[in-house]
Amino acid sequence: MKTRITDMLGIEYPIIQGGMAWVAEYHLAAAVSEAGGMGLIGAGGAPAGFVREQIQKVREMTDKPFGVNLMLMNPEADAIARVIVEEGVKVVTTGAGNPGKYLAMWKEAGVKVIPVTASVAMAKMMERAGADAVVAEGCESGGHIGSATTMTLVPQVADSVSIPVIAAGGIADGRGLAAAMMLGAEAVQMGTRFIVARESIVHDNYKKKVLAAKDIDSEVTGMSHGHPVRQLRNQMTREYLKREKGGAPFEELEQLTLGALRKAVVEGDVVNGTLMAGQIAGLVREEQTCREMILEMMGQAEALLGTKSGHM
Ligand code: TUI
Repeated sequence: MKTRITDMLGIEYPIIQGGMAWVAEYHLAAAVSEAGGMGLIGAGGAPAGFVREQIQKVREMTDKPFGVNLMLMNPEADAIARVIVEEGVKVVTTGAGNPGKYLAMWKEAGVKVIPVTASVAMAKMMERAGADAVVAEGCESGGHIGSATTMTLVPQVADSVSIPVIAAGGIADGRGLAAAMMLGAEAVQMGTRFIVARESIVHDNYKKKVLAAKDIDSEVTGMSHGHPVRQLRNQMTREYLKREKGGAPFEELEQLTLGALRKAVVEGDVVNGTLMAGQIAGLVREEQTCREMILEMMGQAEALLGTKSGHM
């Protein structure tokens, strides 16, 4: 299934791993890239030195292309943007903001720049600024989200830009991949299913929560202060939503979630931790290797799209 994205990134399959904070570290990124997809190191809120080490560790595990996701609210975003250039990373995706100020530096270094966007306006702005592709991420996604669904956002973005579009949000099998292609995407970005990959270092308690999740088991916190974050319902979301409904100030809510993602991913605290996951968690039923996940998805999608002969 060749597309402009597989050509641009030099990957075998049009499947890109989400840049999940804490989750997208070097074991997962290397495994996805080795399996023919595009693995990513998620900078999340990590310091620049840590990101540099992660990049070097992926390189020790694979010769295949990989990228870095820069979460733009990271206080060290400027330094990480430079690390990406210094380490010769070929692909960067960005999230939770406008990467405009880094574009010239990255383009000059030959880095392919793929901003994650949640609206047509943002996608168009990124194309004008020189982005090589955009991710159109629907609100089915886990983590920080916009308001449009994948079903509505992807075709509208695809009609609004000439650069290739990568669909994200609610995609976890070959049906989702095939559907995304029908909506005008040339690849998908997948996060939630990769949380439970054999190679993922996410704590077993967290993986079990994703595997057990049903279709309606996620909640969106932070809507009232403009930072909506999708995560699986637990003690933390109940407490957060109770306080949010009661009009608690932003600072208090921020304090409540400080370090909570790390608590869930690293310590396995599924009670007070933040279990970021998308609405498609209900479809994710088994721990598999990244290769098994990717090959299974490709088989399903190719059967649906009739692309076995390789023209697309
Ligand atoms: O960035 C994400 N998902 C994320 S980031 C993240 S980090 C974190 N958040 C809370 C607690 C702990 C850690 C978790 N999940 N997805 C990509 C994405 N980007 N979704 C929406 C956006 C977005 C939003 C606004 C992109 C651009 C934008 O524009 C702002 C502007 O400046 O115009």
